[in-house]
Amino acid sequence: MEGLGITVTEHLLIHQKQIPMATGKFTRLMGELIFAAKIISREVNKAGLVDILGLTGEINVQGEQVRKLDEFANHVLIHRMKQSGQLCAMASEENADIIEVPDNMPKGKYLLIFDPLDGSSNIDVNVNIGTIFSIHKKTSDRTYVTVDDFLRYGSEQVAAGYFLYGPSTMLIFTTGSGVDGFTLDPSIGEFLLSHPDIKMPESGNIYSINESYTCYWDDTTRNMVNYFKSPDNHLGKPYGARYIGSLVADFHRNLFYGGIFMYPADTRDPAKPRGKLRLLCEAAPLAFVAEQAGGAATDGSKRILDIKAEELHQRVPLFIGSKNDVARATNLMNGGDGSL
Ligand code: P6P
Repeated sequence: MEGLGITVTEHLLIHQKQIPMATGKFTRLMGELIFAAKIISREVNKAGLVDILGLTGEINVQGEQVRKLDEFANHVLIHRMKQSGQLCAMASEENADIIEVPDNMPKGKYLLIFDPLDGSSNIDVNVNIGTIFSIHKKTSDRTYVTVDDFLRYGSEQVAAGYFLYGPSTMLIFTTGSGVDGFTLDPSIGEFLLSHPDIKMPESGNIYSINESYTCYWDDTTRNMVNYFKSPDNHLGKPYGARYIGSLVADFHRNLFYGGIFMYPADTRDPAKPRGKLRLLCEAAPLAFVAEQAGGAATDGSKRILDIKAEELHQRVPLFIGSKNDVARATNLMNGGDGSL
């Protein structure tokens, strides 16, 4: 029947021949991931009504307070994805070590990396949060999995994307052939194709950064941010400032409106300037989506997808969004004047 829309599973099957890894196995993996996200979405959407808000009293491997919904989302993803039969191991932003699929469960050739509930500091105040995921194929010929199987280039990802839990629940993902967006119709419990072939505007007029950290940046970073705030920039007027404090939400806005999200290095320790955001479960998957939508992502110098992870929870500075805005920021971060 016309007008019913295409479900994400139908979309994967329709494009199966165009997506090398969209074999039945990959579609099955995505199906389990989508099922887990539907469960998380249901809890997020009723969080205010049940005792699932607030803190658990625990501190995660990132040194951050763990919220009940964080823990719930992490548990759902680990439990469901173990049963997918398509994974050999997982890595979660919430867990210090990799999570292997036990020998008594069916295994596959894929590796899943995820941030179960990004933006969790916003959970209790009903601000958009999301699940970010990255899928790799195990390439080592070892019969077992080690953390080294996860220490890969972002360019090796076979798929990546995110679920955004907001006024509606959306799934945005790529398998290397462009980016498509799906919106959950809760009345039928299906993600329907709502935004086919998303293209990020080449330039925007929004900059997204937490300026409370200006004192922790070096002069180059401060000068770069001032460029976007200056009436003398290429726009001839300051960029608009938007900062939700939830990476998935800030990224998603720029994906459609254009603009740049920046989380520069904190240079308080000049010997070890560091970003906050995680390479494997935040920067690399979003960089894959950004580039597939015509955008870009660097660490201030290097293309994110060209960075090989040296440790599981490696952090990187992140400049991501419209191609021309990322180019300008990266140019300025390397002594340029912001010209393309
Ligand atoms: P800050 C949320 O905790 C998060 O990991 C991202 O979602 C968000 O972009 C960032 O941290 C916000 O960090 O230091 O500005 O509060």
